[in-house]
Amino acid sequence: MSRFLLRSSTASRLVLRQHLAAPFSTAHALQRKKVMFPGALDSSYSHDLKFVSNVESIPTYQVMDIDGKVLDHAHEPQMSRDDARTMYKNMLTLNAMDSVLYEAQRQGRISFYMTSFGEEALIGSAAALDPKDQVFGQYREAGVLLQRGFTLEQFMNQCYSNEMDLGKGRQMPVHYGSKELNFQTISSPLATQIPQASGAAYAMRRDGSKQCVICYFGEGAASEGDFHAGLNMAATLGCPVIFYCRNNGYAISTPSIEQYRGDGIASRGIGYGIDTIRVDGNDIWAIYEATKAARKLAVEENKPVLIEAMTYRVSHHSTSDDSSAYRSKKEVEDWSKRDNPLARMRAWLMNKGWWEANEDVEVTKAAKAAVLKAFADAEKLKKPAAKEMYEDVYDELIPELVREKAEVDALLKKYPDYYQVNDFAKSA
Ligand SMILES: Cc1ncc(C[n+]2csc(CCOP(=O)(O)OP(=O)(O)O)c2C)c(N)n1
Ligand SMILES: [Mg+2]
Repeated sequence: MSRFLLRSSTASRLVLRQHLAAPFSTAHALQRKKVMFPGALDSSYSHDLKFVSNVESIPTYQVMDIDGKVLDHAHEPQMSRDDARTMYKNMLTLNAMDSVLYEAQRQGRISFYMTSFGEEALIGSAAALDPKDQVFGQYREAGVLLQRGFTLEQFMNQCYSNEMDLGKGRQMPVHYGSKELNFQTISSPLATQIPQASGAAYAMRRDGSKQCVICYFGEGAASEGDFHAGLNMAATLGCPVIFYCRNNGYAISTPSIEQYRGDGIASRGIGYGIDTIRVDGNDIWAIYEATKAARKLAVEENKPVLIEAMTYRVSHHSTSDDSSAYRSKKEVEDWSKRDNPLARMRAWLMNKGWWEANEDVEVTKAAKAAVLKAFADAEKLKKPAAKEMYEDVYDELIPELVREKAEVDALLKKYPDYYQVNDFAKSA
């Protein structure tokens, strides 16, 4: 566990307890070298009037370099040929899906979309988890769902809000959720998932389930109050939760450098007494190894862990954004060429002799065809029935909604063409 920055509060807490139990004398206290106030357990007295502003920057854990070469053979990823190939195929499929759905939004066929270009190595974190671990995402974690087995049909049905959408058409596109895959539904207000993740992890601890929670969020979301509430709660209650910060350099148009002044998000984990690691977020194996070690700490020791994964958002923020308004094309091109998570994984696979040079073309072609088929099928399906608007919230509909539903039903019956009722599944 030496790669994690560990806290030493348990020992300090014991010392404090003994100290508080002992009879107090002023002379005795003044001779002490360490501060024994209950709010700071490991501090030495100092006679320098000095404000602490910066400490050494937290290092970035890396397994392979940008040419896919493992730097320390002790950290050679323990992954079978088939599993490693599946991870890379999922990265390629994610790219193919993003390209098709981004274009579909541009053609007005779906209302909104967000891509993961540049952040495909996130898939490494999903590969390190148990399928029963609960995932709380932000919105740019489609790769995690792919790795867990969410099908292309399920992605398309959600983006089309059709009658097969697991969310019954009640959410914007990309707000996926799957009870079967233990993936909590995405919600738009930033950082709300963070205290929820701590709460879910606390419930797991109480159940003794030996599972953990992983909670993804961006560095921009970490400016929300919910981030601080969620981390402090997890630290003080000992919740088995992995906080995974995707630091991709931007929160829409705000660059990270303007978002905070400290040493990234990782320094905040230490501030909360949470075991913390910063990783190269374009190195799928660094992510995999760090998440696996974090999971062990969470499950075996009931500890929260913070992973800050440094990466770069190659895509626009969403289809509602044009990033050329606030960053140069050259900056984006340089990143995609210099440090590309796909190229690094591909080079690693080729170094192992597990991938042929021409396979990318074939896999991408097959993935695109599968995406287009799922897309065409989803487009043909009807929208969810109007009655779905009233279900799954109240056990029994409240009188206001009973009245409203009767009014809506009457209007749909009276003006079927105006409301295009044939495009919707039947309510009966
Ligand atoms: C509470 C709240 N404030 C503002 C927004 C608008 N908003 C949506 S995404 C976003 C940027 C988030 O950036 P980051 O967390 O870094 O994630 P990234 O998009 O980079 O993956 C903002 C400000 C929101 N959805 N919720
Ligand atoms: Mg960001």
